[in-house]
Amino acid sequence: MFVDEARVRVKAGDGGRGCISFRREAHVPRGGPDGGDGGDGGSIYLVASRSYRTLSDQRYQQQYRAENGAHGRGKTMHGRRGADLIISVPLGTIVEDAETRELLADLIHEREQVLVAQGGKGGRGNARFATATRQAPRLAQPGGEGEQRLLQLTLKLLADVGLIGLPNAGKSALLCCITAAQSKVAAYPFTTLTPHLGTVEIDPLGALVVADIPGLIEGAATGAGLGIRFLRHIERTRLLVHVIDVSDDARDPLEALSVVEGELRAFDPALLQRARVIAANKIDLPHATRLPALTALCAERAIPLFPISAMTGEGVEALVQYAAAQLQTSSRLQVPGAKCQAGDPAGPNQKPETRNPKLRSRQSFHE
Ligand SMILES: Nc1nc2c(ncn2[C@@H]2O[C@H](COP(=O)(O)OP(=O)(O)OP(=O)(O)O)[C@@H](O)[C@H]2O)c(=O)[nH]1
Ligand SMILES: [Mg+2]
Repeated sequence: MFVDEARVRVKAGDGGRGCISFRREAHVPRGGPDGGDGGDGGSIYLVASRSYRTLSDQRYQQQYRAENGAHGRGKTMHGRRGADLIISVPLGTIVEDAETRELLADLIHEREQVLVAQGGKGGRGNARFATATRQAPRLAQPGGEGEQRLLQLTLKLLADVGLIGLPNAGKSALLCCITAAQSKVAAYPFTTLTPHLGTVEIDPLGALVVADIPGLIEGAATGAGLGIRFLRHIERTRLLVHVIDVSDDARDPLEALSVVEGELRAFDPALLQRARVIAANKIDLPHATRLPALTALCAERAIPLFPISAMTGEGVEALVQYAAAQLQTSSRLQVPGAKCQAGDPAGPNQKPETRNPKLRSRQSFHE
């Protein structure tokens, strides 16, 4: 199941109590204070991982707790540290504090991590309070409380190119034509219910990630069809490919263009400023009356247009080359204001990987 939103409560471990104890041993009169310190509570980290595609684990497990620190003991024995808890989330997860709406992180790189709940400090034992004038202190500190938070997790897929258009325009057919993805293609509207990603290998540039999202219809902004919430998955793309069915039996392509533009505007007007190209699809079918009108309008508005057939592959290569050339000149977009470097992914703080694997979420995949 594809889940792109989740709300989880995290509670870091409490620190262990410091101990009050005195050394008692034969032939050692008044052995002095020997109460050890409590261990620190475990902290909770979110770590971005390529192995996860959705937030479905966080939909089912909504409470996370890290281990408490152990209490200090006599003979100045220090309590054990509580194990940290690592929660793996997919790349592209935005982490916010659900109560204050503070943006905590935008995790877009593999192994990037953020500390979301700091474990409590262990309390000091009475051995620490001995001074020259107070040689038998009967006091120790309690452990500090672990931080707790309600987190709002939102997944915004990381893709270079976003495919948009009315239902049945051929978006999934185009994705399947240019990538090895297996997005369902069928002759009825709303075949695609969740976003799908595919990768196009382009020599020598590397790979382009393409996102296919469910079709948009009039009034999607007010909830018609599948709504516009999936548009968040193309927010980070640098190029939008608007797929329009130009076959003679289809809806007027000029109308198709304006309906989708209207819904983009309703979601976020900035999307209309994004680099855009029209893929006039289904040219293998009769299209004599529809294509010329759309071509003229696009020329007038200076929007590049590529006549293609996702079915036969005609014209698709030119579209892909154009997309690759466009993307060479722009860099990937990140949520403004995100400070996701809470842990250096390649730095020395690699502890999370090894900590308490039992509590790590299970692996999950795209639908
Ligand atoms: N003849 C022809 N048929 C096409 C072409 N591209 C797509 N189709 C057909 O159009 C229908 C819809 O294609 P999809 O790729 O499922 O359309 P979609 O835009 O993903 O639709 P939703 O997922 O419902 O939004 C399918 O029956 C495809 O076989 C094309 O280039 N030529
Ligand atoms: Mg589809």
